[in-house]
Amino acid sequence: MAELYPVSEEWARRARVDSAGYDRLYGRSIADPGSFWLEQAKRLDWIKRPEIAGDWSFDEEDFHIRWFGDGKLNVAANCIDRHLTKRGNETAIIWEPDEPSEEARRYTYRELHAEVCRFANVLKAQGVAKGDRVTIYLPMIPEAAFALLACARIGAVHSVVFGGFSPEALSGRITDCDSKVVITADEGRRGGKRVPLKANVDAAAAHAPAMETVIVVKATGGDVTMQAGRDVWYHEAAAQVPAECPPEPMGAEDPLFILYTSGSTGKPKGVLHTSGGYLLWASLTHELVFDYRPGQVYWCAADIGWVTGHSYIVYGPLANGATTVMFEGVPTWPDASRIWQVVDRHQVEILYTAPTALRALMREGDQYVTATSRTSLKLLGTVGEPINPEAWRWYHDVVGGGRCPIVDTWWQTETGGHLITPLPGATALKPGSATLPFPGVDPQIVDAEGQVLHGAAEGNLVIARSWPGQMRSVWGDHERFFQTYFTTYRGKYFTGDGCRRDEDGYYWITGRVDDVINVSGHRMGTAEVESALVLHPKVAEAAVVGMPHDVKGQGIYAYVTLNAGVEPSDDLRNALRDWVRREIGPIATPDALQFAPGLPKTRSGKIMRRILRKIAEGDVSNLGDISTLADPGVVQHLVDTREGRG
Ligand code: 6R9
Repeated sequence: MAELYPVSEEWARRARVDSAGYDRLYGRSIADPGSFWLEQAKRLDWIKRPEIAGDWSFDEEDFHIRWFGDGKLNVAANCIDRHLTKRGNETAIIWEPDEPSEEARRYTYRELHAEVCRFANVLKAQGVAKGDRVTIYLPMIPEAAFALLACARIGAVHSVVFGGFSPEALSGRITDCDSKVVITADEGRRGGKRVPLKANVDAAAAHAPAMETVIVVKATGGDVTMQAGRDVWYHEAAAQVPAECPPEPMGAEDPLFILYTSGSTGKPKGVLHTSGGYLLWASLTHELVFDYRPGQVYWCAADIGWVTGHSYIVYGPLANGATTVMFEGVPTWPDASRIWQVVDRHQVEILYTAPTALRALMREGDQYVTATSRTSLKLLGTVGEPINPEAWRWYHDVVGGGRCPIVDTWWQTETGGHLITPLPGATALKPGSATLPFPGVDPQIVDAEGQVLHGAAEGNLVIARSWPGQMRSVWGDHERFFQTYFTTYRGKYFTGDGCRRDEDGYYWITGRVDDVINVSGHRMGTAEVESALVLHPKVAEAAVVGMPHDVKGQGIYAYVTLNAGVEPSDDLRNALRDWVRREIGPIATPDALQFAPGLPKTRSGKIMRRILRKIAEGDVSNLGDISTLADPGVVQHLVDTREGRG
C-alpha cells in the first residue's frame, strides 16, 4: 500500500480550504455549476459582470464551449491596475538573472503598470490592433512578462515560442497564426551560454513571409544585424511613447493567447485560450492549490515558453497580486545549489518545479541542498510528468526538511491550469499521485470501448464536463479541435493520458497513451521528430518512440532506415542527431538512434510501434504477437542491433 502523508494540524487550521471545505466546494461545483462559477467569477474585475457561467456541449451536432460569454474585462487590468491602490508599491516581479553575481531586479505593481503600458504603446505604434497575433520569442527576462501583458492590454493575441526552438520551428509558428510582428531579444542567456535569438529570427524570415516587423529587446548587448524597415530596437521605440495606455475592453470569449503544443499526429497545434474563463482558472487554482497569501514570495521555475510559465509565472500570480519570481538561468549552473540559493536570497515560500529538475539535482548529492537554509519554504509543487516516489520523498525530506506539503499538479496546455491536484490544507498526500480533482472538474476513467469504470480502476482519463480554463479551439482549425479531443470518447474530453484510480478515489497518472513523448516535462510528438528525420536526404524512413530515461523521464529513441546505397556509420548517426536538433531544437535531439534496414510493419503497412517501444525499453523477452507482421525477421535484427544493449 502506498504511504500516506496526512495534512498537518497546522495546515488544516491555517489553509484557505480544509478537508470539509474541499468536500463542500467540490460538491457545490458539481451539483450547481451555474451559481458556483458566477460566484467564483466575482474574484475578477469585470467591465461588465457576466450573468451566464458555462454554456457548452461536447456533442458533435451542437459542439461549442463558452464561459461567462456576456462578460467583459481586460486581463492586464486584472493583473495590474486593480492592485495599484492597495499594493502599488509592493513587488510584483523579482527577476533573478542567469549570472548569480548580478543584482536581481524588482518591479512594483506601479512600475509594472508603466512598463506594460509603454510596451503596449510600442505595439500600437507598430500598427498592432485588437485581434492581431504577435509572436514572442524572448528569453526569461522581465520584458517577456511585459510583452504578454502588453498584448493582453490592447487585445492582441500572443503566441509565445520557446527560446530553445529552432528557426524552422519558429517560422512554422509565425506562419500558422499569421503574425506580422515578432518580439525578440538580441540574445538569451542560460547557464552561462548565449542563445542567438535575433539571428534565429533572421534565419526564420525566409520561411515566414507574414512577418513585417521585428521588435528587438537589448538584453545582452551582443552583436546583431538590424534590417532597416523591418527591425526596431525596443528601447528606442519605448522612449517615444507615454507610460499610460488604457486597457481595451474585451469579451470574456475573445482570444487571449495561442500556444503551440505537440500532439500525436501532424504539426504542433495552436492551442487557443480566451480571456475570462482562462484568467479565472489560473487565478483560482493559483490561490487555492498554493494556498497563496498576500506578501508571500512565490516562484514557479518554469519558462514562459510553456503553459506553466503563462498560467503560473504571469497570469495566475499577478491576478492575485502576488510577488512572482522570474528566473533566467538553469537549476544546475553554476552548480547544483543554484535553486536553493535563490530560495534563500529571495526568501521564497512557495516553490513550483518539475520532476526532471529534481531528478537531475538529486543525483548530484544532498550536500548541494543541505549547504543552504531553505527555512523560508512552506509549500512545494511539481508539474509536467508523473513524479517517481523516490524523487517525491527527496523533495519532501531533503528539500522541504519534512515540513512542506507537496502539491503534485496534473494538467495540460489544453486545460489552462490544474485539474487534478491536492489542496495543501485538505488532501492527504500519496507520493506519485496527483490525488483528487479540483472543484468543477469531473474526471472519469474509461476502457478502450469508452465504458466508464467505477471504483478502483485503470484505463484512459477523460473529463466529462467543461471547466472555465478549457482551451476553446485549435487556431485556424476548429474541426481539428473537435476531432482530436472529442471523438475518441463521444461527448467527453480525452486527455491522452492513462490513469489509475485507487480504492481511496486518488488518481495516478500513468503517462501518455498516444504518440506523445514527455521529455523532461516537455511534449514532443513522435510524428514531428520523424518528419524532421525524413527530410534528411539520406533517410528513407523513420520511426520514433519514447524510452525510459533516468533524468528526463522519457528519452527519444529513433529507428532510421537509410536510402539504398547509404552506409550506416557513427558519423552519420551524429549528423542525423544534429539535423533534428537544428530542425526542431535541442529538446528534440534523439537520445538513441538505431539504423534499421527495415521496420516492423503490418501487411497493411502500419508500423508496429508497440514492438519498437519494447525494443527501445530493452524489454525484448515479451514482444507479444508478431505473426501479423509482413516480415517477422526484421524484429530479430532490430533486437540484435539495439542501441545501448548489453
Ligand atoms: C502542464 C503541462 C501535459 C502532459 C499531460 C501529462 C503530463 C503534466 C503531470 C503530468 C503526471 C503530473 N503531466 N503534469 N503527468 N503528473 N503532475 O505539463 O502541460 O506540456 O501540455 O503536458 O504532461 O502526460 O498530458 P503540457
